[in-house]
Formats: sequence, C-alpha cells, structure tokens
Amino acid sequence: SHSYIRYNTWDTIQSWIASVSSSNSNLISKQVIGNTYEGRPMTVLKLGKKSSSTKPAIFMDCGIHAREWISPAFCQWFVKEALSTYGSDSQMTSLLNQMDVFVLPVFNIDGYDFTHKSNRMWRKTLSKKSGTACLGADPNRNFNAGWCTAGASSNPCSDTYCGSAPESEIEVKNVADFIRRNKSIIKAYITIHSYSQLLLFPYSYTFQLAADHSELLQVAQAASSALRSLYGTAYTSGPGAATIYPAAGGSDDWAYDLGVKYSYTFELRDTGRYGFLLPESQIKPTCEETMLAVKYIAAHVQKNL
Ligand code: 0X9
Ligand code: ZN
Ligand code: ZN
Repeated sequence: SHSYIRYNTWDTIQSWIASVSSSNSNLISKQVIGNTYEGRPMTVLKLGKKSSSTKPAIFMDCGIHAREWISPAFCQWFVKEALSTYGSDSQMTSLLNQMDVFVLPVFNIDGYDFTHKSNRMWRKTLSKKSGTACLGADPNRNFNAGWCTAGASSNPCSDTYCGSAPESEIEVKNVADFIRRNKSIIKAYITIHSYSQLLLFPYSYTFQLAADHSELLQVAQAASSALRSLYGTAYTSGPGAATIYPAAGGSDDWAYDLGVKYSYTFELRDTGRYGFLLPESQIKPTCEETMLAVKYIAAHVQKNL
C-alpha cells in the first residue's frame, strides 16, 4: 500500500494517482498525456484552485531516470504537501490561487517498474529497436536540444544513448507535446533527478551562458539557501555544462529554448554515500528541504508573472 515515506512501486503509485485525484477534486485534476512504450498511461496531475480564466502554470516531472527513486518520491510528497497545506500555508495558498502546477509523478514508468522487478540500476526507457539487443534510450538525451552533440552516445547499448532521433522515445514525445501545447501558460519547468545535491539550469549542451543566466543563478542560489536552512544540506548551483558535465538532449535545455525561462534540474541527495540507493529514512528530510527550494522558485516565478 502507498506510503509517502516508502519507495512505492508503479502499481501503488498508479492507484495513488487515482485516489488522490478523486478525493481532492476542488484542487486537483488529472489527464493522460499518452502511454509509455509498454503501454502504461502517463498521467499529469494539475494542482490549483479552479478558476474561470486560464492560469499561468509550472510544469514539474519526476522519474526521468528509472533508478533515481527519490525523485518520484518527491513528486508524491509535493502533491501531498500542496493539498494538505493549501488554506493554511500562505505561500502555497497564494501559489495555487494564482497558478496551476502540473506534476508528472513518474516520467519513465517502464524503466521505474523495471528497477523494481529486474534491474535496480536501470536508467533508460525500455524501447526495442531493430539491429540491437540493447533496450531503451536515455530520455534526458532524447530531447531536441543540441541533440546527441555532447555527453551522449549513439551506441544503443550505452546508458546515455541519445535514441535514433530527437523524441524517438514516446515518453519524451508525450511530454514535449504536452509542454508545446501549453507553451503559452507554462512559466517554469522543474525536473527532479538524483543524486549530487545540485541545482542546475541551462545550458548543458553548450558552455555558452543562457540569456537569463544572472537571474537563473541568483534564483538558484537563493533556492539552495532556503533548502540548506532546514538541515544544512549543501547544494551547488550553476549551468549544467560547467557544474556537472556537458550533456546534450536534456529536457531543461529544450524547455528553456522553447521559451520557458525558469528551467531547473534538481539533483537531490546524497553526494554518493548511498547514491541512487538512498535509504527510505531519508525520504522525509529530503522532501521537506526540497519543498523549500521549489517553493522559493515558484514564489519568484509568481512575482515575475
Ligand atoms: O545526466 C543527466 O541527465 C543528469 N544527471 S543524472 O545523474 N540524474 O543522470 C543531469 C542533467 C543536467 N541537464 C542536462 N544535461 N541537460
Ligand atoms: Zn537523472
Ligand atoms: Zn511537510
């Protein structure tokens, strides 16, 4: 059964999506944006107070990489906190009154399921292609942003395989289509990964600085301070290429070049002691501190609407 302090299986998350959206219908709705390669429904939750006019929105996804289990745990936590603090927390109330937050709890569902059933360290999707026995592509190398030019591999057996073409992975296409369709209202894109304790922003496909570099850096540094204020967890912020490594085809760079100015990649706890195998005892503190950073970014976005 579902628990916010456990790493839930996909089946459990799927039931949770159904129950959380039906029991809080004033603040939440759901829509299927397409199916995964193996046919699982990709459901986006929309959090926000209902309004007669179209509201600006934030899009957040978790679980692009299958083995980064703390990431889907954070999206579930965020939904819980949004629903339980609306009306009592003034910032959450103001956010959900003025904006909608689209949450995709698990991006790479097939891969996530595979890490629970077969291979805990799987990263990619699970698509099949002719000419190779190797499965999948790296969804965070498959977006159309400098596609496959740096920090990505054209070898289908590599963990950073960029795919046969931009958006060759149906999960990437479904998310890109959703964001393109809602381009006029989406003001921020937040994607949750692990691990390394970093708050990254464009670019990763080039060392060139983003046009909005100084604002993105200032917001990232202030969001990191907010995060650190809870338990002292130290984050480094900066553009992806210079802060972690050059890597093309990422969702953050793609969203930014589409026109979504506030585009951030979180790399959650830890710095390597447990790595992807972060103990369940760290879910709550990790999620609570990350909430502070996400809420800081959201407040900045709201202020600049
Ligand atoms: O390499 C990645 O995709 C991310 N790190 S991870 O360890 N979670 O795999 C970093 C992504 C940074 N952004 C881009 N490369 N666009
Ligand atoms: Zn990742
Ligand atoms: Zn809380």
